[in-house]
Amino acid sequence: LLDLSWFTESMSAGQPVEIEPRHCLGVTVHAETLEDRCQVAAYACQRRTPLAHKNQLLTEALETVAEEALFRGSEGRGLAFSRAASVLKSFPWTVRSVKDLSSLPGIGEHSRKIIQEVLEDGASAEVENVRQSERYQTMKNFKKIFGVGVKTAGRWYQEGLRTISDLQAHHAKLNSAQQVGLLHYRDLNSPVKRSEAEAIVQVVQKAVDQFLPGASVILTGGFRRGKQTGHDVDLLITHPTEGQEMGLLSKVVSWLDSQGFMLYHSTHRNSFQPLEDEELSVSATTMDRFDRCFSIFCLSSMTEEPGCELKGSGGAHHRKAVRVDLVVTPYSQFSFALLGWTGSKNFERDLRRFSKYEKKMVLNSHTLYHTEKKIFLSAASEEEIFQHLGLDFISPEQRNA
Ligand code: DCT
Ligand code: MG
Repeated sequence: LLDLSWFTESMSAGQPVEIEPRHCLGVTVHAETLEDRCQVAAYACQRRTPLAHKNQLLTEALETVAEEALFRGSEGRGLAFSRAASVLKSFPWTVRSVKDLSSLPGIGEHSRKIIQEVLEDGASAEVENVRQSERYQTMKNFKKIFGVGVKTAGRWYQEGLRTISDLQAHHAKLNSAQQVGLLHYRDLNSPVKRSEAEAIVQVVQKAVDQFLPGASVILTGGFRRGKQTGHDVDLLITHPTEGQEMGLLSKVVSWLDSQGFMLYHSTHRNSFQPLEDEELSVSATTMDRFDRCFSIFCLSSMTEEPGCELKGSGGAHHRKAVRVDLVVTPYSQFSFALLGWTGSKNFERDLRRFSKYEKKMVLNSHTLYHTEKKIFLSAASEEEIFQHLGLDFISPEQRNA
């Protein structure tokens, strides 16, 4: 019943807090009691996680060791650190002491140790070692190449390659996507601005309008969660008449290509079939089976803000390569696709875990399936999906877990 939003971060556990009449009839309570009432939920999809949070130094440290664990193929360890960071992002106060962690779920011994080091010494020796290590830095740089995953980056490292120049000298080791990635390495690693993402929405909408009037192009991913920059542009395309969207993607991509907007594209056909029950009960597959195009756009913009204007590659303006994912979804699956593509990755992972372990349901970007009742649950909005799962609705801006 208390509105805690006014709580300042200077409050520390155990201190009596004077609550002003406008908040709660002037009672004095202990912070510990309030923290108890403000227990942080176990799943990210039960928590509100804003973009700007109060524990940046700690989450950056944990995310560094999470990334390092993934580079070493230790997915479990990586997830554990990543979950601990995600919990801290939702915590409405700045953690000042490890005692503050007592009410937080999912923070293991190792994460706790790192947090303690950062709190006491301003930095964790373990994290700093990772940051300085040649292997970590090399893997991070290689992973930034479009089309390169942990396995490829690790193999190149084993082979003695260390720098982007090394790769340029061993061009034959790269597939066609990676070659384009290397060519546009600098652009693809400079943040995509919201104005650039919106310009791309407009040009894709123009392409879509020519082939299927009434179809919509929706900006999802980090931008929908309120981010001002991103590493790519995630777009969903749908049409209110189910079936009309079939075949649309190839026409749109061909047109964009012919106009000089595409530097690279790779399209995958929709092979979505409702799975057999047994499969559904064991795998909440995260693989989308929509018509999907991984692409690199050529954005030609007036360099001055505000706004930018797409000209195609023939324009005289400054050009920038931008990663764009185009996904076409049938209307009946749109809400699931929107929820799945909005992210964050931690939020999505926990939505799927929550569905499976707490609700005996399988959620993916196409459907929600009840494994005991053996029925698919339809939803015309994201709100309806949260309702099916018995979760409070969390707005996109609060899904930055
Ligand atoms: N996604 C997911 N699981 C993954 C990868 C992606 O659930 N393994 C979903 C969540 C976000 C969405 O797809 C788009 O992915 P990204 O573009 O990688 O994430 P983002 O949040 O948009 O990040 P950025 O702002 O850097 O593009
Ligand atoms: Mg994105």
